[in-house]
Amino acid sequence: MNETGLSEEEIRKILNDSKGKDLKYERVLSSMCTYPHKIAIEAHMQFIESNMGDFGLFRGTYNLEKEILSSIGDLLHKTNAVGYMTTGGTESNIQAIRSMRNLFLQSPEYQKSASNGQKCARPNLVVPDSAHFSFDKVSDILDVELRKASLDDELKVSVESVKSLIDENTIGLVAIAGSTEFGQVDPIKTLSDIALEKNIFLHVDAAFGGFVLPFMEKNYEFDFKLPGVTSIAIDPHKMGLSTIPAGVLLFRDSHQLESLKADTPYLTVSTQYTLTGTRSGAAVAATYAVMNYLGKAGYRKTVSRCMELTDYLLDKLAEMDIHPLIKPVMNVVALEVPKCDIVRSRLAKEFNWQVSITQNPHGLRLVIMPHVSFEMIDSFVSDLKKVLDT
Ligand code: 0PR
Repeated sequence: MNETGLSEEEIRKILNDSKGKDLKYERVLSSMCTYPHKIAIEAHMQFIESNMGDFGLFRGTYNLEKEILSSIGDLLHKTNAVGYMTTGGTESNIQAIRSMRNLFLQSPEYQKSASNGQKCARPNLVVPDSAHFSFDKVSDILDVELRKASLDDELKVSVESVKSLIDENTIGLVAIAGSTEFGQVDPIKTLSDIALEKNIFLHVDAAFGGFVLPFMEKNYEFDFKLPGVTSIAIDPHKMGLSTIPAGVLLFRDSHQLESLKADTPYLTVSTQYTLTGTRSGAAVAATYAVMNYLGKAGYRKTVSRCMELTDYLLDKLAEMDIHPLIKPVMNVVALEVPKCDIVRSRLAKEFNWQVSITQNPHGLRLVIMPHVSFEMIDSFVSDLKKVLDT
């Protein structure tokens, strides 16, 4: 920073140059984000200064947040679910598990052994091996042991493996509705039954799939309709077409949210349940705007187009004898491609395409977001062919 500032023109030039170096989504097949809807951008800009960390000052935005929570609760079959708008899936996952851990540590059994001076074992959490890396952060921050359950042939978590990892220090289970790498949905109904039987929590990470599954023709059971599901993470800034960093965390019961309470004596409101203090009101307004503008029919149309594009891509690839590792459930495709690391870097270097890689099993991963078009797929497939042929 200089003593005297630059001119507006100079700043704009620098920003335009920097923006020019950012990739356009038109070459991106690796991201779970996309261009936000125009109405979301407009609302975001209108509420740019709104801080939900001190929502007593921003009552209007706060009311919009309440309406979003009740609409998403309704979408996930529990209108009176409680929660708040987070800064994305990572915060939602941290807070969901923090609530489990806090309630576990307060439980009479744990307190009894602690007051007897016994050394209490470390609480543990059973997650699918396909869980997002935010759960590794959860484990580190909350000092909870992460037990990773193996996947079955369809890359869903194996129920037998989950069962074998549960013991008396298990605070809960995690299920994924739309895994980051494969877009797969775990057998959540069975996991819900297990959670009820064992009297433990079940968090569903629907950060990606939450704005996909409810709008598909096939009915997937993944939400609060299943009585064992105790919390859900769902991100409007991914398939919800809202702006970054719009995330939502919902709990089945208010005592779960209460376990996250912190006193905030000098703010306009006396308590806070969030992980972050300052929190974007702009993303709240954007989410309200896009959800109410599109309605369920609008999201159904978006999802149906993404699935049409996904099928189109798979047909074209089949002609080249390239096949997916699993039949895609949603708009995430993991392909069996030999030497996929090299293919990925050549696609980037020679054709400027961004794709990603799945770890286990190893594959070339594509996410067919709303910014993808039929022309984009044609052009990608033709470039992939060139890479594979030479
Ligand atoms: N849960 C699931 C199932 C996710 O897929 C993700 C992110 C998260 C939680 C964490 O969400 P936040 O990143 O909002 O905290 N999945 C993508 C990933 O890590 C996010 C992403 C988005 C990556 C855009 C790249 C990108 O360009 O792969």
